[in-house]
Amino acid sequence: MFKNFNLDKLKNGLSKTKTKLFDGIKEAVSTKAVIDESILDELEELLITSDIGADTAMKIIENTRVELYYESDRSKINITQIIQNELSEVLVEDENTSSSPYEIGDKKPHVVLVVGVNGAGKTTTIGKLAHNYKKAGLSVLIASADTFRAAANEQLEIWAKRAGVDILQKESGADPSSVVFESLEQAKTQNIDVVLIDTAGRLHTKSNLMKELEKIRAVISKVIPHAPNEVFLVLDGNSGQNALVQAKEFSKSTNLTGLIVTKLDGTAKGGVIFQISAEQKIPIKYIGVGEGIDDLQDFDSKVFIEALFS
Ligand SMILES: Nc1nc2c(ncn2[C@@H]2O[C@H](COP(=O)(O)OP(=O)(O)O)[C@@H](O)[C@H]2O)c(=O)[nH]1
Ligand SMILES: [Mg+2]
Repeated sequence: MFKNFNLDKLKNGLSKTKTKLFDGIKEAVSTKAVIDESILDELEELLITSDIGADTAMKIIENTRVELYYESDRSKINITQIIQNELSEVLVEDENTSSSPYEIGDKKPHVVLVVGVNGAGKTTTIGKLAHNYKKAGLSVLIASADTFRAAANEQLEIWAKRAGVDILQKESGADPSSVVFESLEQAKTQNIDVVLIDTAGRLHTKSNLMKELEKIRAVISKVIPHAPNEVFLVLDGNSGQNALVQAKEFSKSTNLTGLIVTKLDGTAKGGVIFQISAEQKIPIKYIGVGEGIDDLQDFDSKVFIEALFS
């Protein structure tokens, strides 16, 4: 089974969040001999400013307070452990299945539609996904359906070369659905395993974008009845509360099957993963921890916690 994560890379990528959260907790706790209300306040603020989400932060502090109440010797209490346990609980529900995300079923091609706002990291993520699918022994075709921005083709072409996979593109301004249609036809003829579809993050208006995505989806299902197999929404890990708003918006018009949170290496607010998990029914499938081709990691809640707290 092909699982794609590397604990060291993950630890490295999450180091800013780890410094803020884990080191911050230890520091807050070490300033006083006993845990008092002022420390709890400090911890709550730390959790909230790590983008963990106000509800989760409040719940953690409340549970900590309860444990303190029952423990006569407060110096014995391991606050870091309590917080870690609480955070694990938030992620437990979206426990990944044991199968690798790079295993596809019998029906080919396996079609992956990637959506999200401009700059979220769609194109970069497609390059990384292409690389990973290829490493897993599968043939890949990238469909360049972001025909709205002139530079989009060029950027995607660089990624396709890097990953060593095929790409189908048309001139900018072409109908995105026609790119999708031709890509899927080509995939069928050439017996390609995986088709990754890159899309625009912004059109003239938001409703245009959502309509376009619906149209793309309809074309996919028409050409390949079992598809799309996955619809991934890419979210910038720095966008905090906004990421949740985007997830809601995109859910309305496309049936999302998974979330990909990028740029966790650039932020101390990686706690957003907990907030998204707590509020979304859609599982987080991958996280981006860098701009390199190997920097897309499978999201595994246990490994994520381990990387943050070890
Ligand atoms: N540090 C870092 N940068 C990323 C990551 N993913 C994407 N980026 C950068 O974010 C910017 C926008 O990415 P792009 O793929 O063009 O976004 P798109 O508009 O959604 O296609 C680029 O400069 C990427 O290199 C990541 O996981 N970590
Ligand atoms: Mg793009």
